[in-house]
Amino acid sequence: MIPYHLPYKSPEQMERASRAFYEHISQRRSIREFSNVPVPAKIIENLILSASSAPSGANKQPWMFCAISNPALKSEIRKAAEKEERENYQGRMGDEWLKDLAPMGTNEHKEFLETAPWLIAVFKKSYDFENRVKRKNYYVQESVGIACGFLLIAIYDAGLAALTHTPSPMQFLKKILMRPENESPFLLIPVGYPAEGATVPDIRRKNAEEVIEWYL
Ligand code: IYR
Repeated sequence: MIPYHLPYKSPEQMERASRAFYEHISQRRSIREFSNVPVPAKIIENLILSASSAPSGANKQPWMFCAISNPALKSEIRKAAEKEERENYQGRMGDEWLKDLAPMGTNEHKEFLETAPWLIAVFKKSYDFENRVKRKNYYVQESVGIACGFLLIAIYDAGLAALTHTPSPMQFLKKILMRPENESPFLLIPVGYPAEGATVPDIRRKNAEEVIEWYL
């Protein structure tokens, strides 16, 4: 064990800080229209390191972030994702799902997979290898989910746009990126500047009464 110091904030400072953070984070939106303006790899590395600072079961850090800017790979990923999405939109999703999605204006066309300068493919590792010995990971779903939350916040705070994309099924990512057997695709996140004139659906976020039950 080593000492850890969290800089002290008074309740007044905390109220200001938590309010300011809420005002900042609540402006984040999922973006589906990207500019093709390049973003330096160093920035992507910083974003991924922020994600990788997330807590994880037994500190196993059971994740791998594939940072893709290679245009041929991006095209291949787009083609494979659109093939799955076509089947989703043409029947696999069902009427209720399609109706719920209608306000988002999504469809099987995934141009952003080629336009965005970066795709971050996140993989979860249900187990690891240490010197070719299989080692357990714990709470993998929770850990990788939290790391992706950190990643989305880091991307937004850097001034970039992202989309939490889940083409389904996603096994094609493992094949195209030649990932080892212990890794499974978790999320595909295009990252870049938003396109000029990008729009977002006019959605409402639940208020405090709807999402908090107090037990005082
Ligand atoms: N994966 C599909 C469908 C989709 C599903 C949900 I739930 C969304 O919130 C958005 C999209 C797609 O990317 O179009």
